[in-house]
Amino acid sequence: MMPTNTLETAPVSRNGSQLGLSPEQILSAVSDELRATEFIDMHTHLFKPSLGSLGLWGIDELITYHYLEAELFRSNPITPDQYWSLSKQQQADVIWQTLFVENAPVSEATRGVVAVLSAFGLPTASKDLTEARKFFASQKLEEHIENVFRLAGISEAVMTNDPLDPAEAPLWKDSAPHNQFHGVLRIDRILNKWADHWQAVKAAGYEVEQQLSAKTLAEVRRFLTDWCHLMKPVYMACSLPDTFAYPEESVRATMLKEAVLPVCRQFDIPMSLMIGVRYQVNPAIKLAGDGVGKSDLRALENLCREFPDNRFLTSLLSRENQHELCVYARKFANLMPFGCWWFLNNPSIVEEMTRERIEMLGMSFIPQHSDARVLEQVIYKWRNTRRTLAPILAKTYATLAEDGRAVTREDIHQDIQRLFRGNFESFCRIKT
Ligand code: HDL
Ligand code: ZN
Repeated sequence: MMPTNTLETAPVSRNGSQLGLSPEQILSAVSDELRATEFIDMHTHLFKPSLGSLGLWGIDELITYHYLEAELFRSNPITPDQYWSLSKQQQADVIWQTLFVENAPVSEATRGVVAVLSAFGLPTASKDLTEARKFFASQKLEEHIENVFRLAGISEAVMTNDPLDPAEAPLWKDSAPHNQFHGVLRIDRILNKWADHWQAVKAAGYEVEQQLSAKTLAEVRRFLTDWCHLMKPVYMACSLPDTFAYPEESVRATMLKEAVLPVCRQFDIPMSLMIGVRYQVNPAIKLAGDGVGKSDLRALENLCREFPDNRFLTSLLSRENQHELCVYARKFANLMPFGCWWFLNNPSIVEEMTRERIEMLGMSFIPQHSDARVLEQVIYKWRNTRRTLAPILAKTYATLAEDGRAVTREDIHQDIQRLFRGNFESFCRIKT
């Protein structure tokens, strides 16, 4: 006979005590723990200060974020060519006027700018950007970064660093480390566009040819090894098309197998596969022009099975691939699902993805990354994550308690630490 109220006869919790939180106490405990925990933002396009002007920040960069540029063209007759001919400030002015003055900023990306302005106590419904520009212009970058990370509730951000970007590569030789920024070796140009970039690797002093001979593969390994010594990346990463396949007769598959994954093993770091992009479906709108496609995850299955000594951080761009990713993560412990990437980073989808991940993986995944391109975006992206996840986590624990296991504050604390710090640190073998 089942006891009537399972909480009164609640069995012991993790540490053997009889304690158990009520549903109301669970929600406030979850909210408190989310607020009190500093997260690791494990995928961004931010840069440490010593990488100079590569780092974007301030109101004009926030408003000309490519998500907002895409939305501008839907609400203003301006053509892309006319828009690209404007200065950065003129671009920001037309976006502000269109998406924030003439229309209520209700989309995820426009509301994010409102949240950032509000976090700094700036007016959020001004007719123009004069006051906001004055505020951001008065900020000193290092201090501003501290302030922004505090407001966002993150302790550190993981960068995206391209060793073949002519604007970034030369800066690494003398760039000072910064304890709140971790490097990532981003190798899209090697894996996806070798034909266009092998000469740059050659010019950097590596005896490579376009043809992937044994010598060329050895030199690519040396190139990656040298960059790992210089950058000390926490993982290697690549964005991949929806058509990504493995195995296949291709430069990318050979490069992965013979160069990239062996160096990941040598440095004991994961490979991050971000799969599902349909690049430049509308080239006229530049960075905003990429789309999404459902991928065949047998490529991921084959990689996880063929390379058990490699670890794969994986984020998929198509909502239709998310359930399969959870199933594969149950099959392969060297597969770590992360984030609600790009077009998925909207509460309606984040909720669905996070619930199915908890149901199928417990707390053994990484719920979110910001993907921030502009420094202050971390404020709204992480505010949204805490707001969206609090009720999901609370419901998870309330259901557990209902089914007969008392839930304690310590349970909640440990799980949130694991979700937003521990899973990433252990998967990347980061010593804390
Ligand atoms: O390739 C990536 O890392 C993506 O996140 C792209 O940068 C994309 O343009 C983006 O900004 N997503 O949020
Ligand atoms: Zn990204």
